[in-house]
Amino acid sequence: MDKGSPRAIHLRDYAPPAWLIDTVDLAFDLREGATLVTSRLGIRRNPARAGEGPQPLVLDGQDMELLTVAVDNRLLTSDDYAQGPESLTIPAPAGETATVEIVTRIKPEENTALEGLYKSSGNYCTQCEAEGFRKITYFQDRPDVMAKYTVRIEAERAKYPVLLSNGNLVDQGESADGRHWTRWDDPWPKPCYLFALVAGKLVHIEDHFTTRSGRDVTLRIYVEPGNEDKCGHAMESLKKSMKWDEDAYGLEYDLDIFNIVAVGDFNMGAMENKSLNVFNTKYILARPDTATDMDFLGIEAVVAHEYFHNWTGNRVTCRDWFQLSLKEGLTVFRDQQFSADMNSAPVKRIQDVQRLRQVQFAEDAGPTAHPVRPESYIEINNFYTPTVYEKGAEVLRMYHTLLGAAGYRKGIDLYFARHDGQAVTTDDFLAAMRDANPDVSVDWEQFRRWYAQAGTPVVEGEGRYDADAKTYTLTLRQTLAPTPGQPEKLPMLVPVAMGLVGQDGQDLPLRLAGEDAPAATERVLLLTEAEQSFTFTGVASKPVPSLFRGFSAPVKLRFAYTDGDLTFLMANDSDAFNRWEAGQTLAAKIILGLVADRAAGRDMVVPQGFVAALGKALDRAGEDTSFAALALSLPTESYLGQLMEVIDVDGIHAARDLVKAAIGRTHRNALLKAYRDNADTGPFSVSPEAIGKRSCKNACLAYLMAAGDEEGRRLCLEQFRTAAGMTDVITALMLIADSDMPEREDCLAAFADKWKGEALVMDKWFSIQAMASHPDTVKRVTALLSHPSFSIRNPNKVYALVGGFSSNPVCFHAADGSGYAFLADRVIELNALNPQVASRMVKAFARWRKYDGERQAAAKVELERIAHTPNLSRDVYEIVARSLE
Ligand code: 0A1
Ligand code: ZN
Repeated sequence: MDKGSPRAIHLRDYAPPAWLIDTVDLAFDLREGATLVTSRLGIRRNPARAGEGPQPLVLDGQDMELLTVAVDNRLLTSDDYAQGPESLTIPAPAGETATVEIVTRIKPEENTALEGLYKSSGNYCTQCEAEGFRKITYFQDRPDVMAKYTVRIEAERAKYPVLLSNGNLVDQGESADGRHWTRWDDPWPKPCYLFALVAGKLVHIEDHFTTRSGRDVTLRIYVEPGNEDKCGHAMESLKKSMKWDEDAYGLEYDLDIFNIVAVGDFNMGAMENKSLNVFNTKYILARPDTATDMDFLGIEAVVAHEYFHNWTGNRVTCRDWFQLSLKEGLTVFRDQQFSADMNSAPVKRIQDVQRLRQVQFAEDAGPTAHPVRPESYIEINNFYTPTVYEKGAEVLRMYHTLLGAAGYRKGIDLYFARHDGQAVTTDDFLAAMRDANPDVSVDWEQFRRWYAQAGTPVVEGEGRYDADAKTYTLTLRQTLAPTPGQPEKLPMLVPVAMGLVGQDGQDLPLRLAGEDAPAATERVLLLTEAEQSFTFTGVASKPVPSLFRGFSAPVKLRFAYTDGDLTFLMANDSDAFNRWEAGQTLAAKIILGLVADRAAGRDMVVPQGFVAALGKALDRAGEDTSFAALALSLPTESYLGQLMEVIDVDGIHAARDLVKAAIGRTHRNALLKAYRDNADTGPFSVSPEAIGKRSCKNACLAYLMAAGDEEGRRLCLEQFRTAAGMTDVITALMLIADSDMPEREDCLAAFADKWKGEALVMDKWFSIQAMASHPDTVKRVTALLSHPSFSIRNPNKVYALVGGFSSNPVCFHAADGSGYAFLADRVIELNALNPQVASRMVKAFARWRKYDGERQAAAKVELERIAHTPNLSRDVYEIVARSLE
C-alpha cells in the first residue's frame, strides 16, 4: 500500500473495444530462459463504435520484453508506439482492417505466480483466466474480444515430446538441433482466457465417445509418467458428463478431440480451455488406496464442471468479468444437477448446502461481501468466490424452481439460440429465461435483485392455527442487512417450497383461501413483500410447517419451532433435506445453549431428549446409510460461530465436544453395531451404497472416539493399520491425530513414511496435522514448513498446511495471537511469490471483527503488518483494505 492505492474497475464504465480481433496466429519458440512469442493479429474496427473517429489500438501486457511491433508488415520504431507499465498503445491504423505483428520475450521458468505461461515439474503449461494472456503477449485481454486461433509450438524434442494447444492438430514436423513442432487450429472463436498451451514429458490414457449425432471424439488424459494408473475415474467421469449434457441439456461436443492435462502446480481446481482442459492433479488422480470417497466425487464433479463449460462459458461467454457468474453460477448448477443424478440427490443437496452455509454465508456476512454480479473490483482474481460460484448456482436453481424443469429448459434453449458465439451478460440470460416463459407470472425485475444485492436474506416466520375455522396462517417476514457499499436493500423474490405436516406425519393438502383448484401437498409460495401472510384452509388439525424444502432459496430461516416440532420433522418430514435440516437446527440450538451456560459459569448438561433423537437416526441407519451419516453429523464449529454475535471459540469447541462424547457414551452399543454392520463394503467401489456404508461407519467411529471408548480406540487403530482404502485410513488417522492416544506420533510417522512419494496423499497428512485441535498445533505447523515434502511454491501444499491451519476453529484463533502471526508471515512470504494464493490465505482474517476484543486486537495488528508490506500485490491489498475498512 506504499505507492498509493490501486485503482478499482467499475461495471458502469464498460465500453465495447475500439478494435475487434478476428484472427490470432501465435508462434511459440520455447527455450530455457528466453521463450519467444510471435503474435499476428487480424484486427478490424468495431462497428459498434463507428462514428467515433480513428481509435488507437490499446493492448494489455505485463512482465515481458517487447522486441518488435509491425503494422501491415511495416516495422514500427519505439517512437511510433507508447509502452506503459501494463499496456502498449499503437496509433490508429488507417484502414478498416489491419495486421499487427508483435514479438515478445518471456521467462516462464521464473513465473511463480502460475498465471500466463509457467513451468510445473519441468513441463510448460498455461493459465490465462482471468488476465494471464497479457503475460504471454500484448493483447486486448478481455472476454468480449473473440478470435479464431492458430498456434505453432516449437521446443526441444527430448525434453518436450508432447506439444499441445486448443483445437485440432493440423501439422507437425522436425526442425534443426533436436527440436520439433506442432501446429494447432481451433475453428471456434474464443476469448483469450480460453487459450492454452502445454509442452512436456507426459504420458496419456485414451478413450472415445460417440456423440448422439455420430461424431467420434478422441478423449485423452495426459499426466506425468507413473500416474497412468490413477486416471480411470476421471475418464469415466468425462464420458458420463458428455452423455449427461446431451440427455439433460441437448448439448453435444463440437470437436473431434478433447484433451485434459493434469499438473501438480495450479492455483485453482481446473480450467476449461477450449478442448484442452488443464487440471490440478487433485481433480484427476485417484486410486482406491490414494484417494478418498470425497476425492472421487470431487473428480467426477470438477471433470463435469469443466466439460460443461464448453457450452456455458466457451460457446457463450461473458461480456466482461462482472458477468463471471453467468458462466460459473450456471456451470456449478449444472455440475450439481449432474452429481445429483449420478449419486444420491438428497445427499448431494445437503452437501451443497453445507458448503454454501460454511463458506458463502460467511462471506456474505463479512467485509468482502459482494453481489453475485459485482459492481467493482480491484483484482478480478479475487472474485472467483463462493458468492459468484455457489450463490450464483442457487440463483440458477431458483429459476428452475420458479419455471419448473420444462420452463427452465425452454429458457436454456432460447439462451443458446440467441447467444451462441457471443459474449453476453447475466441480464441477457435473465431475458432469455423470461421471454421463453411468457405465461409465468414472476416479477423478473425483482428477481434480478439476486444478482445485484449482496447479503443473505433472513426470513422470520410464525404460524397460527385456528381450530374453529380450520385454517393455518403462515406469516413470513424478510430482511436483508446492509453490506459494504449497500446500506439500503429492497425485498427479494423468495421462492418458498413448502408443505404442512399433519399430526400423523403425512403431508396435508395445501389450499390457500380463495382457491378451488385441486390441492397439492407441496407447493412453492412466492414471498415478495417485506411481510406476507398465507392462509391455508381446510386444515383438519394443527400442522407443523416444513419450509424451504430442498433449500429452495439461499436464506436464513428463523422459525419459532419448539424442540418437539423439530424432533417431529426429523422423524416425519417427507422432504429428506428438511429431515436433515430439522436435526441441524435442533443440534445448533442445543449446542449454543450449552455455550451460553458455560459463559455464564453454569454446568453444561447435554439434554437427553436430543441425544435420544439422534439415536433414532442411528436406528434407521440401515435404510439409507449416506443420509444417516449426514443426519448423525453435528453442525461444524465455524457454522455455529456464524450463529453467534461474538464467536466464543473455546465455548463452541467445549460444548460440541461434550455433545459428541454424550452421544458416543449413550449410544455405545448401537454405534458399535452400526460400525460392524457397515464394515464390509465388498470389492472397492464408489457406488452411492459403498460410499454410504463407509461414511456411516466412520461417523459412528468418530462418536466412539469422542467418548474415549476403549473398543472404539482399538477399532480405530485397527482400521488405520489394516484398511485398504484411503477413506478409511485417513479417517482413522484424523481421529487418532485429534486424540491424546499414545500411538498418535507413531501413526503419523508411519503414514508419512509410506506415502512420502505421493504428493496428493502427503497433502492430506499436512492438513490433518494443521487441523488438529491440539495445544501444539501452531508449533507443529511451523515445523512442517521445513518438511522435505512441503513447498511454499506449490498451491496444494499451501492450501493443505496453511489453509488447513487457518480453518482450524480453535488453534488459528489462539488467544495469544500466535495463529494470526503465523498466517500473516505466510501471507507476506506468498505475496512476493504468488499473489493469488496469498490473497486466498489472507481471507481467513476477513471476519476478525466477529471475535472478542483480545483476538480482534491481535488480528488487527497482523492485518496492519500485512498492509504495510512493501510491493503489496493488488490481490492482497484489496482483501486487506476491505477487511480493515
Ligand atoms: N474457470 C475455472 C476456474 C479458474 C478460475 C480462475 C483461475 O485463475 C484465476 C483459474 C481457474 C473454473 O470455474 O473451473
Ligand atoms: Zn467454472
